[in-house]
Amino acid sequence: MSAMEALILQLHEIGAVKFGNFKLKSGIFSPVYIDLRLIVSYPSLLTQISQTLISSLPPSATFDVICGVPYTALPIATVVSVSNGIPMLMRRKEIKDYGTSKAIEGIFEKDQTCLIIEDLVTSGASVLETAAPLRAVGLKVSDAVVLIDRQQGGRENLAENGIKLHSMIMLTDMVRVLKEKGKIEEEVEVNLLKFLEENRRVSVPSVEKPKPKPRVLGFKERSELSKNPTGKKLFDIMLKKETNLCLAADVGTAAELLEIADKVGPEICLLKTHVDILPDFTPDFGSKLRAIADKHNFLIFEDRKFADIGNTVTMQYEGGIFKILEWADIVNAHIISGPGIVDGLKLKGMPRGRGLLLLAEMSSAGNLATGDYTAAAVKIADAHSDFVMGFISVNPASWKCGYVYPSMIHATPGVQMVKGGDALGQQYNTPHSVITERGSDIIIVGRGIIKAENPAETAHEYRVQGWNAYLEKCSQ
Ligand code: S5P
Repeated sequence: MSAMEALILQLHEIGAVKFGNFKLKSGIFSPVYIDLRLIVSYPSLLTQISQTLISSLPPSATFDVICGVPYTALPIATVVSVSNGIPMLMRRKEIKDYGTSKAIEGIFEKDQTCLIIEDLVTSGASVLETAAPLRAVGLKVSDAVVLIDRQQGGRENLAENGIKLHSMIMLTDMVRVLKEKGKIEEEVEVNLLKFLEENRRVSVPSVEKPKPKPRVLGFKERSELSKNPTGKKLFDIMLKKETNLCLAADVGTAAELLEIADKVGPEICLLKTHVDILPDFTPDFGSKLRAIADKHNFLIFEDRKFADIGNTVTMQYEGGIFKILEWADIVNAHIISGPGIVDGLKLKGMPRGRGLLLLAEMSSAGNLATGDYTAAAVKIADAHSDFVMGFISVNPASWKCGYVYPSMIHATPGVQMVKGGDALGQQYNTPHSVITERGSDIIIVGRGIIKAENPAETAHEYRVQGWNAYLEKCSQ
């Protein structure tokens, strides 16, 4: 019997792998339940796992330090460290607001490589959550090793973020061995394979290879090229604060919005509002948000998505109860009604030095802003480059003229740590792929941050990923 088979049998024997019908956190029912927290009660098994983990790595996976994903993989990483004499780091899940406030504990040097150790990978999100603060302190993360791979998209999601996943045991191998050894019935195996087939994350579509492009200009050079004062300002803020993160502050009330703006303010270059969703909006909302924006040096983008004829949008921009023109540095518009909409908005916005983003593409499934429509948006922007500062776009690297306009800023919604979507058509890409492969400049993140347990800490992780991706793009 191979060491791997022996390990699988032991995990089954101690009840770390159970078969039946289990409701998962996500609400779906799974025929398998894996709980590796139990292994701390079996020291010899823990030692065996830790030794096999390291010996299963290919020689290409070199590293100086290791870090376990909290919490279940911490004891595994500790035993790996102790039995192989490899120094370990620890990632804090909660950052203290006293003492040294470090996210990473332990001693390391910048540019050292850290191997991430995980017990179980499904989507890969927890590995990414650990990789972000490691990368933020200057460590390189290129490999992760996992005891069990549930084969539900983790490998692909991690690869998209520059991390190669090495799995000791694939779920399908585990089931095959248990079936061969007579531990489970054929029906259980069939059930599980069917479940995996149905719950395999939509396979990551092959990303269109970006065409050879001219040298990537940095934000400094692009700021000099920008013809719009707000566009210039945004480039400068991004450079100064080292962030290309825009928070989509789609919270329930104006009070919550102001609170999150103040908390997340240090991490962002831009805050995006939907002012018409705030039930407690009052006329002083704009000045209050403005004060927070000035305090933390970010710009305000009201995601009004104007779509009417020029004359109507002048009134919608300036008037009504929201008086958007008063407080929003940036607004956006569809081009469905033709270039007159830009003329209308420009009439009001230009004298105030405001900027406009045109919706050249959208992130939602089945949207119609593609092909000729996108090209028309680019043409209109070009004709009004004193007022149009950029685009809402999703894959500008695929546009034929995408890199002709370095003065234009691309801001991309539909961003989360892992690829996926919501139940209403939203489609998500990762910060790394949005900035490097898709050629955008700014990641717009809503629920990925506002629904997180700690929005400020999560915003920091998005900021680091987004900015590192920008630096990577510039260095290519
Ligand atoms: O195509 C688009 C354009 C925009 S501006 N798709 C989008 O999702 N948005 C906005 O980005 C959307 O209105 C929301 O405020 C944000 C995405 O939020 P998330 O929670 O899905 O990250």
